[in-house]
Amino acid sequence: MAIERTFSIVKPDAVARNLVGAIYSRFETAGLKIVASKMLLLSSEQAEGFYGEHKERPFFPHLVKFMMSGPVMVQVLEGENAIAKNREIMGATNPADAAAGTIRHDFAQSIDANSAHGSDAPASAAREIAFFFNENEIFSR
Ligand code: IDP
Repeated sequence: MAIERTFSIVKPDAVARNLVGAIYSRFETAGLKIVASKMLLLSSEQAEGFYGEHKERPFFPHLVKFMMSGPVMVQVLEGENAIAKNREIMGATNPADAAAGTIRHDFAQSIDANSAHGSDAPASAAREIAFFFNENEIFSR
């Protein structure tokens, strides 16, 4: 299996509840290496641009507002099958549907305050990594 990179966000609800370490620990326990990481408060341009594919959805304004409601952690995760593995340990978008032991089941509060984002495919991973990181900010190990 090839080594992949994926992009991840610890969303504002989880940062606010002091869950950064708990969520990073899930990544590391699953064999994903944190190869880039930073905390930031998203601008409206960043939040709208990042979620541009959802622009026409009814929940878009609320999603953008929520993503700007407090600082987030953005990170690049690297490992075997990293994209699918991260989606698996995050669990379903709606925490009510997320399997026991997943990040969203264990930490999320609602479908918007769902604690984590993870890229869903190689093309979105590449786009999302480049949206937040320069190559010289990523430290493959
Ligand atoms: P994902 O985060 O599991 O990849 P997406 O479909 O890409 O899910 O949606 C992005 C984010 O938009 C979700 O994480 C969730 O917070 C929010 N979202 C998705 N669908 C709904 C909805 O039906 N109502 C409210 N918020 C939603």
